[in-house]
Amino acid sequence: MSKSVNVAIIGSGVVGSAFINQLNNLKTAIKYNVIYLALNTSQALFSKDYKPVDLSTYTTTETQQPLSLDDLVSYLKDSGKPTIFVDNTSSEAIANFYPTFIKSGISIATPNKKAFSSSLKIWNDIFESSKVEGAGLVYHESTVGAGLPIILPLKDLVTTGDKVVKIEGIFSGTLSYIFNEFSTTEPSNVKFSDVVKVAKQLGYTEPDPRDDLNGLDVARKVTILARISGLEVESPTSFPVQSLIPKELEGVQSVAEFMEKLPNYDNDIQKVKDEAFAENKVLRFVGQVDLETNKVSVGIGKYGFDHPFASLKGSDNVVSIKTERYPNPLIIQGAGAGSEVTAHGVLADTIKIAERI
Ligand code: NHO
Repeated sequence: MSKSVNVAIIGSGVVGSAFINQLNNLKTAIKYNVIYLALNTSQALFSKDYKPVDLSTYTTTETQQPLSLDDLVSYLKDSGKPTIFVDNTSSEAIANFYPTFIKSGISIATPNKKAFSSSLKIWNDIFESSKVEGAGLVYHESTVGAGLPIILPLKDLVTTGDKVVKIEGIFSGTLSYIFNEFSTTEPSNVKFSDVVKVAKQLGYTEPDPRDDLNGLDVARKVTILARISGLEVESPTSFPVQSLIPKELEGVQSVAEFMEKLPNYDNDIQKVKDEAFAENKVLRFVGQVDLETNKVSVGIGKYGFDHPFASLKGSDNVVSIKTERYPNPLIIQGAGAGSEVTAHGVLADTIKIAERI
């Protein structure tokens, strides 16, 4: 008889629905029984006898109230099979529950950055819990660079005794697009606010572009990479993060008013771009982890026209990892945002877990 595992999926938004679709079309030797599917905070599909949810009809199936997190842990623990909990939400409350799932032998695959980039305590709780005998596994490749292989290769290097020297990268798909369009190796008069406007129209930004421009998403990703590399970063606000939101617009209430006033500040960033161009450099929004100085930072950097970061396209991410074994840095580059690539990272993690439990 072929191996089978149980799966609980939380969230069916942008990433969640792509994940469900990819899982439904998966062809592997292992059988994945989805015994619990919470579409959102008020609709869930599950049954007392653990009958698998039909993923081809889930959108039209009658739902019930989701279980509380405590009840969900008991429900999954009693299922009698190795179980993977797939968190496709950005819920902090669920993230805070990871240690309980893990200690109960339930493994986790997730793109949710909250658990790994909030306080150091929750990070330590998660990885301490996973050392207990019978504990679940934790995979979170899509928390940095969507489906790009960054977390696992970095963990492999560190686990096998390599020492990270420096990590530098462009970790926001949105800010990658904005700077690739704004600051080019060819002369251009494009205005920063116009690029932000187009990025918003194309759906590349969060509904409120300030959630991209404040740098916090990048700070969360850099926090994760720093911690894996051995730096005990307290939180994503415990190191310098440059916000691209003009000070005067921080208190502005509506998105519409923010977008309307942003052009008033174009000259400031244009000046920085022109200065860089005069030195044959472009501007990029980067995150850095420097293990020689133990410093972490997020903000605008200047890169020569011949630097790999200068030739980045669209909303691609790029990361350069310099270690003792790789003095010429390892460069990983490709699509770093979007539902399909993010979901494939979560599904690949789910498969890795299924093979190991
Ligand atoms: P959505 O579309 O808001 O979906 C979340 C779903 O979870 C909703 O349906 C909500 O009802 C449900 N939910 C929330 N709390 C729940 C609860 N307690 N019980 C049950 N359901 C609950 O969010 P996304 O976009 O699908 O994102 C899901 C997770 O993936 C988030 O943690 C997000 O940070 C992460 N993620 C998303 C993306 C993306 O492309 N959308 C990326 C990476 C990680 O590659 C992406 C990226 O980094 C984009 C980034 N903006 C960039 O680089 O520019």
